[in-house]
Amino acid sequence: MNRNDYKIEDTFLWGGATAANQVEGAYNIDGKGLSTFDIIPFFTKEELKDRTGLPSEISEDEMLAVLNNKTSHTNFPKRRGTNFYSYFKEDIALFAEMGYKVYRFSIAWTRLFPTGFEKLPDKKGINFYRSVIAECKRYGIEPLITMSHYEMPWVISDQLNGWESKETIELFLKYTKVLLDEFSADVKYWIPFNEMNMTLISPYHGGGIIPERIRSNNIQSASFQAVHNQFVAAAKTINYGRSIANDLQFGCMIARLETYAETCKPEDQLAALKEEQMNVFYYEVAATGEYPRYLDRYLIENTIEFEKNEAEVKLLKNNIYDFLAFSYYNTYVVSEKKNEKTVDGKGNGNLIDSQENPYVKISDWGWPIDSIGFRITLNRLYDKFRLPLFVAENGLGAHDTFENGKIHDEYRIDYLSDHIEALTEAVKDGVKVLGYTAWTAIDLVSCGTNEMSKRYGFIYVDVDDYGKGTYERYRKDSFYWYKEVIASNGESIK
Ligand code: BGP
Repeated sequence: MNRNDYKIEDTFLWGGATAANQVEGAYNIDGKGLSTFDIIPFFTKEELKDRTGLPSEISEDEMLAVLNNKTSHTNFPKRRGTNFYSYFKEDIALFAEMGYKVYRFSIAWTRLFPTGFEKLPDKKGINFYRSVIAECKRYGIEPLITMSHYEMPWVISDQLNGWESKETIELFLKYTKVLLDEFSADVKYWIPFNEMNMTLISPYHGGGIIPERIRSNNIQSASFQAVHNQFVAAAKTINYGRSIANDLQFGCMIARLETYAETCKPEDQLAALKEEQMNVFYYEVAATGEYPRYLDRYLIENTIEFEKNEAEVKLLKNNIYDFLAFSYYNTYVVSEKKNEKTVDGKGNGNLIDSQENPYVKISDWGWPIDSIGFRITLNRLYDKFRLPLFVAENGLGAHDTFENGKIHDEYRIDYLSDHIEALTEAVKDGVKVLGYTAWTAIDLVSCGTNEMSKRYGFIYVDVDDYGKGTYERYRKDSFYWYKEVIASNGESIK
């Protein structure tokens, strides 16, 4: 038996990630249209007390109040982000100073097609992203582009109920063909959709679906229809990309929800198995082109119906992805007694309810901290699908203290070093990993809670939840630490 000492290759893509709707700001500048995230206001802790779901989920009435200027809310953090739109050259220079090999960012659909229905793209939008890509290439940083990181034109939501409608497929393809025509000479790595499973967890976030307006028999049918339409749109995009270039790599991305059973009780183990299946069926489609058989029972038992025709089934079969991307923050605990004593979940801005795990610490926002879970997930996903993996997000949201230009974020260094150590162990276990883009490259607005104060970046941005501050950038201690990690290709992490 020949021994292999697997290790992180010199080609490993170390970097960081951001999302347009959370970092760019300039929400209505240079012709950009309103995105589904521009209408979500900031809710104070007080206001959140009597709300359920993610703090960034709002009702149709609340949307209409915002759109008709009849809302009492005046604070929309995602309209400001951390103003990457103006600072992008300075920010990318800082990423280069850290030694980034790759920078994962998303393109705002509404900068190219403000409503989604325009015939031709907006030149200013194309030029902005051409400049961002040129800045990356200047420093030898590989761009990894997310074509839709949740944000989509509000008008598509309003007129078609987002991804519930099949018409949205062609609108997306019109957009992605422009991206590929304009940028595929310089951009090799593409992720069509950020965290596809978000569409089932939060239909508005992931699919632009306004629950009060669904055309399907129930919200799950509408969400499954949206996921299927997204798979079709991604397949058409991949098909087009491969017809114009032969070196493009497409990744299917999910929010990885690594789930433990609360006890060795068989019923708890079965509950964990079912959660696992609902988290990875997206990868089944990405890696095999088919929906798995276990989904059929779930659809029947939940009276879920969605349309998929023969041509679409064939399209999925003929457009397998090149890699599997995922975000990893923490692990979850499930038991058969599903709804009792959940300690984490949408109230903390997390994605699914979880029982307590007494063996791990938790973050400032109540998210478990479990680096061994990261090694487990890397093994489990690679063993099952045998496609190269890409860690598209991993990081710690925390309160940072700014004191005369310094930010001593040793807690973030601890989190990241433990997780990069786990990554190294997984690679030694034989797992093929293409790269790691920490969440986030630079402080930006939290997706789930709309807070600036939930900071993830290696770079501190002087702005608060209300947009007050200089927007000046400052290197945190973790900036210098990560620079060493990259320079040593993951060797010096402690
Ligand atoms: C993922 C999103 C990212 C990022 C991350 C952290 O779902 O892809 O956009 O926001 O979650 O979550 P949060 O920002 O809610 O702390």
